[in-house]
Amino acid sequence: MSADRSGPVLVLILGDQLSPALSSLADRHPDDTVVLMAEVMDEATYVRHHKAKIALVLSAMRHFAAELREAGWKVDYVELDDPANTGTLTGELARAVARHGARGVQVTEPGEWRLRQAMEQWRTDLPVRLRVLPDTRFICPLPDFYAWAAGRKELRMEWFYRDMRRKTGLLMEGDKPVGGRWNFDAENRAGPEPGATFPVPPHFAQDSTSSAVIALVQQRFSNHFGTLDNFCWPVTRAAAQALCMHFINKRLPHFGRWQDAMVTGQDFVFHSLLAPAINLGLLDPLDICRAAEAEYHAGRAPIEAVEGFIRQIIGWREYIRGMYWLDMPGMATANHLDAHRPLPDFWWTGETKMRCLSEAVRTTRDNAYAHHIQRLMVLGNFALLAGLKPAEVADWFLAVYADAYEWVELPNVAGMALHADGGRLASKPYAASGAYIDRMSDYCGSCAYKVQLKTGPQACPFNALYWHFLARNEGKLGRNPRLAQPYANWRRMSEEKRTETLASADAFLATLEPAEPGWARQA
Ligand code: FAD
Ligand code: DLZ
Ligand code: SF4
Repeated sequence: MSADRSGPVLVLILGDQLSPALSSLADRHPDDTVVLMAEVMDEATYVRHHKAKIALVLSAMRHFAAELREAGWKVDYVELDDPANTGTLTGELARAVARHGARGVQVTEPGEWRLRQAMEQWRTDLPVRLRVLPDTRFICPLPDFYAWAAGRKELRMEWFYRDMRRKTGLLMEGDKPVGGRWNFDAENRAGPEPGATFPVPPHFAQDSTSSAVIALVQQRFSNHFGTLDNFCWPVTRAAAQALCMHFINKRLPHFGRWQDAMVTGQDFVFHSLLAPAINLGLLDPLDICRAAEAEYHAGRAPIEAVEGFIRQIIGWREYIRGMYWLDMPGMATANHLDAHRPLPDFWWTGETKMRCLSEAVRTTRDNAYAHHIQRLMVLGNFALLAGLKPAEVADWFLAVYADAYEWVELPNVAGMALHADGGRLASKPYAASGAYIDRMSDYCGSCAYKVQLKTGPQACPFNALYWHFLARNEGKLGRNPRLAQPYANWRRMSEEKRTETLASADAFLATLEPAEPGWARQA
């Protein structure tokens, strides 16, 4: 390693830090700075990401490097196939420090705990000083979140969200919420309507950079889950902006009402599809919210749509991120309900007679996307009721979605979907029987199971599993006031009916084939 340390400052930019306003660049000048970006096998395989996610990240990284160069920055970009590539961020950083005789390194804090730990090690191992800067792309700085959480018994999103509305001024009239209410969630629960039509998302033509990356991913990650046939994600800031405008003009007015609806073959309904671009740093969350707010004030989108959308971003997204850093590393191993069943094989193959689940896995495989209710109330609900092991479920969610990074995936899986955190995030588990899925989707009509039947081989498995879940967790959940009604119903059932229900659920659970190990995370 070179001992000359009079070189530039090296700014390491990670694959989901593709924003020109990044804190690690803010106090730097191009004359005295080298930006390092590195494609490394470790990041593509620590969980075996969906092919489309790898293609998205690598193509967006290459486009961002070009954007930075155009703006005058010197970018040292290491491609995956570079013969000298060590395959790790640690290795590439060490090589680059030596290559440039760097006098210091700086980086914006990462989105995952494992990398934050690696950075602490870099402090010791690198021959130069490392500065880790806060990620200012979030609206709520972490110290503010910790201060909000300190001393509270219950960390409910709704209270955090109201503070964020006051702080940003979004949808506020003085200190009062526009429309007289903070939350229009009750108006956001319409089921699908026969004959409804949905806007087609814009198609982004692949340039030579994306084509090269897609060929690389086909070749190097052919054994990863998912297909690249429908690759549809924006990889540049301009394309992300175009997708955002499509959402604002075509989808936002209907977003609220049909936020929870699921429709066969309609993979996107009225959702924004913006999470991959926001999480990569191609879009600024506050800008999007202000654009949505303007639609309300212009009379082009109703309050329930605009409030619902803004709540997802300044409420849920910021709250989830705060909870991740507040509760890590314990969140990764939390298993409050002692769930130990291995992930079933059909989570990868989609081969199940349960229509709702085969649809959710299909869109996941085809698009690296499923919308929120498919994630929460189909996949998550099934995992909760069947008692799937939280760590395996979390690995799956982290691997398969184009928008998945641990800071946002894990709290949603362990906290919101699986109640593995013992209720830190949600006051009751999001558990539901087949009736909920039937109300919110058109799936049950074409399912091999009958949603009206409660027990037996033809019955919708969610029905008996729901009671099985409540019965086996009665010790932990039986005194939860929000579950008083379902537990009262369970206790009112005849002994015979209860036995039949539990036997039906057990018979179904016995049919689940565990997935081969190694699909999400190599042993
Ligand atoms: P829309 O429905 O259009 O919502 C608008 C935006 O709000 C999203 O783009 C996103 O930025 C934000 N948002 C909405 N809900 C949440 C939430 N619960 N947490 C954080 N942000 C939210 N989101 C991810 O970004 N990455 C993940 O890995 C991820 N994993 C999830 C796992 C489970 C089990 C569940 C229940 C939810 C998960 N979510 C995750 C949250 C949410 O499902 C996705 O953000 C959303 O489906 C992305 O699609 P969209 O951009 O069309 O979102
Ligand atoms: C997801 C991902 C992938 C697939 N590849 C890379 C990469 O080659 N280089 C890189 O810097 N980042 C990559 N990423 C994004 C990182 O995994 C992400 O920055 C961390 O998970 C922190 O959120
Ligand atoms: Fe899903 Fe049950 Fe409906 Fe089938 S009947 S689609 S398993 S909820």
